[in-house]
Amino acid sequence: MSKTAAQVSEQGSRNPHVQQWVDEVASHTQPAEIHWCDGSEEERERLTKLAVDQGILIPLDQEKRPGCYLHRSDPNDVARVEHLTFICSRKKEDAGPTNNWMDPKEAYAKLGALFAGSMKGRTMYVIPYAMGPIGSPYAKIGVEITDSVYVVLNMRIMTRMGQTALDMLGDSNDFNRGLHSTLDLDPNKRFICHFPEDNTIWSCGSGYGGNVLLGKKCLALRIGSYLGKSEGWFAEHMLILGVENPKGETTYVAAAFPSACGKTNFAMMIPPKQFAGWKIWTVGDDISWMRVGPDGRLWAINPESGYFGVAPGTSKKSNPNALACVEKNTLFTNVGMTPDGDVWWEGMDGAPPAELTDWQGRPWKAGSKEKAAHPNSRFTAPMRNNPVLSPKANEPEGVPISAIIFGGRRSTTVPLVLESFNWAHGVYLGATMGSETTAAATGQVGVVRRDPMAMLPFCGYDMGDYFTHWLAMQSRIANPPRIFQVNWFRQGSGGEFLWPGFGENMRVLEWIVNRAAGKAGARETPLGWVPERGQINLDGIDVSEETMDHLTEIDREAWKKEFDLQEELFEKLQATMPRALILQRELLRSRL
Ligand code: OXD
Ligand code: MN
Repeated sequence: MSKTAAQVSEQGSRNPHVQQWVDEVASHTQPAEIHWCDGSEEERERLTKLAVDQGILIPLDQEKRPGCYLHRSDPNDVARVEHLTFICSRKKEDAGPTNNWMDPKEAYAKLGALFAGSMKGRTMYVIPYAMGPIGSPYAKIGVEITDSVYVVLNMRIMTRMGQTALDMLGDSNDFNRGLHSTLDLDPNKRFICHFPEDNTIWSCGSGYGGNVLLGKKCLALRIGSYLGKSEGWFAEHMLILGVENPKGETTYVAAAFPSACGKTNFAMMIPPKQFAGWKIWTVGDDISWMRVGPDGRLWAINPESGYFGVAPGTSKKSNPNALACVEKNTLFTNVGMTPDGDVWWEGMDGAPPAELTDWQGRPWKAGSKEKAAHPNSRFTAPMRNNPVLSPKANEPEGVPISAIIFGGRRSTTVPLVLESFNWAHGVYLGATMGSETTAAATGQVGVVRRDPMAMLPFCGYDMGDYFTHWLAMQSRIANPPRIFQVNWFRQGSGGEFLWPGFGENMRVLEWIVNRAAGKAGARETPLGWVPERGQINLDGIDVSEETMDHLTEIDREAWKKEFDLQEELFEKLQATMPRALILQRELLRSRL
């Protein structure tokens, strides 16, 4: 039920700062009514019905997929818009050369004009939400004001939302102010602006998840990374998983990969049958907030409570646990729909159905050249659906991290796995992370793009300062995690993948957790430690020791070229690139 003005002020009066801001926004955007989200089940049912009545959600077959709905977005609004994403720090140099910058005064004026009267005739939803487990001292509170019921229903899955978040906030003024209006979805009026110094986000002209679910990329990463630097912690684009061994001991690992490198699959991996008694537990699949605990270790929480995953390619082979996640209470965006009201996407198991409705609502036939699901079509699924959800996923203190992994897609040069010599070397491995574009995406195979720590689109301040922060944190972490680099994608001379990937990555993970526990040996190379022959369990897979030699080989000529390729990044960030990383590069080059 939407609230009258009197009810609004009564409820909002719990926190005068939230109330005052909501009043200001309402008088500027002029909504027909204001709805304060309480996060209840009754509210979900009511808003879902409203969204169905308005054609925003299409019910799927409720027997096959209870609580599941399909949303079709505007075809011009299907992805994050990095060129329209701005860091609006007061000083341009604080945004750094890898971000778009807009003067905050200009941004407030420009977007302010677009927001004026933008909610006339619409409902304004006020969504209080927590990023992080309820009661966690490391959680952050945000309030998102939006005119999209789709945003409300997605935020319900992705965050701990409603009255619980307001209760956590109490009377404090320390919350992120996020304002979103879809306007008329005109791409010319689309802007995603972050004001780190004001803990504020303004987003308009889009309805796409990454642009409008403001807790995720905007708060948890861009604003989060800025807060992390100011307050002495890390906000990272990393999955978090627990590896349980047959003795019941669990080791936690955080891992950063650029998109299309199998992050969600890795976070929910099922170990191969040779690993009886081993288990992988998902803490998070996308974002990790890490702090130094009283024991001097790095402790991580997943600020989210759901998965906003890419649907195409999700199958029994790549990720059976993700399929289980989307069986119920899931929102699908821009996937195909079968005649009997189920979902379909490219790369799903089995042959495509003869006929479908495609992501734009048009009839589609098997064999069509067009894709039935948009390549960036998504599922929004509650993490509680995950059969391997870590029992620690809601732990307020988080989990202690024993290893950090940086990964990319590289057909040559980068070995299957490499352990850094020390913290600074590990930071260097993350900072120089590169990933290859695929032929399907760009027409050019093997073009290496630098994506430092998979944070290039998500760091809310200067990237050189970000590396400095990583280096500076070392002195605060008495028991630091070990840092590794992995590459599942190395190819042989015939272009074949040398490593089987998917669940078999468990074999590499076993070596990593054993190294972190000081239990496995390694061979020193000029660039780091790699497993010796026999140290990766190859039982039951068709990978010979010779292939393993190739997979762990450091090709000196290729590495000389790699150091040259890194030059571009170092030049771009030269104003703030820490000396220690320049030194690392020189040191490693001279070791070759
Ligand atoms: C991404 C995502 O774009 O997680 O990285 O959605
Ligand atoms: Mn991501």
